[in-house]
Order: sequence, then structure tokens, then C-alpha cells
Amino acid sequence: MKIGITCYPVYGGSGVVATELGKALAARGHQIHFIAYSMPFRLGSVQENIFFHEVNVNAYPLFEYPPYTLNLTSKMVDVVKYERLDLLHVHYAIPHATSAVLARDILATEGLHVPVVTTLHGTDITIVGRDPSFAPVVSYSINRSDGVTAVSEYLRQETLCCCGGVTAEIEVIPNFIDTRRFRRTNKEHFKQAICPKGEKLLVHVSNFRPVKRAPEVVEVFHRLRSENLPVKLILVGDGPDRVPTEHLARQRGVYEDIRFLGKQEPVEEILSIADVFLMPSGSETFGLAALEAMACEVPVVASNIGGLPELVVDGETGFLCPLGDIEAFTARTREILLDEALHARMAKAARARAVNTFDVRHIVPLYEAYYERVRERMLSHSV
Ligand code: GMT
Repeated sequence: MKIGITCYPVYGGSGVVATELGKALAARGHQIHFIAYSMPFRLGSVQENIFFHEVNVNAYPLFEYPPYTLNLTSKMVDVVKYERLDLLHVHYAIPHATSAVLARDILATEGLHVPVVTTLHGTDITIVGRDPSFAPVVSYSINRSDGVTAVSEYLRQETLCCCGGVTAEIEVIPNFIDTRRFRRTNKEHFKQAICPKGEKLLVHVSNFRPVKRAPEVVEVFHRLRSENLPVKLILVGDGPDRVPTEHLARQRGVYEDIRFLGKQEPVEEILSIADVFLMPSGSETFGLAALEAMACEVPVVASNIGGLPELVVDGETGFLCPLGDIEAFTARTREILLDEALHARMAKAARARAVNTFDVRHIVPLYEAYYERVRERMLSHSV
């Protein structure tokens, strides 16, 4: 199939999922055309079967707010027409689904029928979808898509219950990772450098937006250190809460035992030396970073919210704690760190869950089958 993929290329998990999906589809023989304002950062080196079409935004003086959505629409029309695409798959409702629906309708006037699949990821529903200044466009774009998927059952339900006016059928296709890439490898020299006295290591990876509640990771760490537990902490990523989190670490007197590494690739090397992964997020429709940790045999201690219970099996692959309950996070982390048998059991179960349920080889065929269904439905309607 020839598939156009649009996503936010620079920030966030939705762009990562879209890019990895495109790469996996290309490896399975499809031709993939990324249509975005810049090259998706996870795309890596040049690959056969993968093309990139940059959307340029016109700086016409009258446009105080250049209409990116329309530039994207025109680019979609062009790429579908000249590359003869079979389907457009857009990630994140706004504005990608809106542009794709409009492009499809323009193309239909020329007798070209290309279905639109929209994948909902998170804040496109939980924040943007609820904002009255976007809500009607979000629900219209979802309802007018030919196929809609959500990355968790939680997100499907949220869309249907709280995104006013959405009546579309939504298919749940969970996120995935390549467990051949995300696996625990021997990084003893690195562990030795970070934990020279054999300390245990906690890891948190996020974009440090307030929703990730990164300061709570420091609070948990501070409590464990106050009990004289030999433990260190690595924080990976960057964003608005990084400075407040560093400040808190200094205030609590634990800064010396923490490494703030900033943005890092490849994260699997850091996860390979971790003992526990902390995710105290206030909202998470899936929690891709937790899945990456699980694939690297790291038990996850996470908030019991959103889509996280669909990923982390409480008591088996880690623990789920009430949102904001620092005591519970501390107690559960301590439990895993102090009980070697429990740690080993959870590490093994976490890896098994990642491999058996969320590996790219299981999930990408679900998208392929879904594309076929959507295309057949459209073809049967257009004859
Ligand atoms: O909502 C965001 O934080 C951004 C969004 C994205 O588009 O990057 O992240 C969401 O999508 C990820 C990939 O599907 C999920 O793993 C994240 O859980 C989800 N984030 C939230 O729901 C906060």
C-alpha cells in the first residue's frame, strides 16, 4: 500500500509512534510518505520506501497567523494525487485530521477516493478536545474520518464520553515498541560510574511538562535517601519543569545523588542499568516511556490513572499507586528495591508483557488489517 502519514514531527509520543509505525510498515513492503512541517526526528537515516514531503507555510503579509492547516491540506492533496496514495493516516486530531478530511473531500471532487484514518493519542482529546475553542472542530474531524483508532481503551471511552458529539466507531490499537531494540543489555561500566558503591538506581524519563509531575520523583527519592537506602536517581528529558525539579532536589539536599541527563537517545542504554522506573503522571493515555522501561526489564511504579492500568499490571509488572500519593510511591519503590526475588519476578514479567502484548510485530499487522477494512468500506460506498 502507499500510505501518507502526518504527525507532529518534533515533540511528543504521538510523533514517535507515527514514525516507528511508518518505519515498520516500510520494512513490511509498504511505501510510506511522511507529510509534516519538518522531518520526524526518529526517522534516522535514508530508507528505501520512505519519503518525506515538507509542508511550507507562506509568510504572506496579510496572514498574521499563517494558516498551516490549509498548507498541510494542499500538500496532502498534491502528494495523494501525484504519488497515488491509497490512504492517509494522521496522528493527533488537531489539525491533522481536519486537514486530511478536507484534502479527501477536495480529491473526491476529482474522482479520487482516499480514506482517512485518524489515531487519537492523548491531549488531542483530554485537553484540546475539551477546549470550547477547538471542540466542534475536533469532534467534526473525528466523525468525518473514515477510520478512527485510539491508543487505549481508556482513551476510546474518554473520547466517546467527554469529547462532545463524537459518534464515530473507535478501534483500540495500542502503542508498541521494537523489543529487539528495547531490551536489557550489559552496561556494567555505566552502572559502575553512576552507582560506584552498588547503589540501586531509579529512572524517570519524560518531557518535564507539569502533567508528568517530575518533582514528585524527587520527593520519593528524598524519602528513600532519608531512610539511608543506598539509591541514586537519573532523570532523562527536558521541559518546563526541569528547573523547578532541579531546584527541589537542591532544597531537599539530594542533588548530588541525582543526574539530570537532559534529552538522550538511545534511552534503552540508560534503562538497561535501572532498577525501578517512576511515572507519577497526572494524565497518561498510554505511557510509552513505561513500556520502554518494561521491555528493558525494569519494574514500573506508576499512577493508577488513564491508560496506565492497561499497561502496568499491578503487583506483577510493577505497582500502581493513587495519584499524588508520595507515601505509596515511596513504599512500593522500597518494596521492589529491598526484595530481590520480587524485583526479579517483576522484571521478568515486565519484559514478557512487552514482548507478548506490545511488540511491533503484533501491533503493526493490526494497523494493516484495519487499513484494509477501512479501504474496503470506502470502496463499497463509492461504487
Ligand atoms: O498528550 C501528550 O502528552 C502528547 C501526546 C503526544 O502526542 O505525544 O502523548 C500522548 O500520546 C503518547 C503516544 O500515544 C502516549 O504514550 C502518552 O501517554 C500520551 N500522553 C498523555 O496522555 C499525557
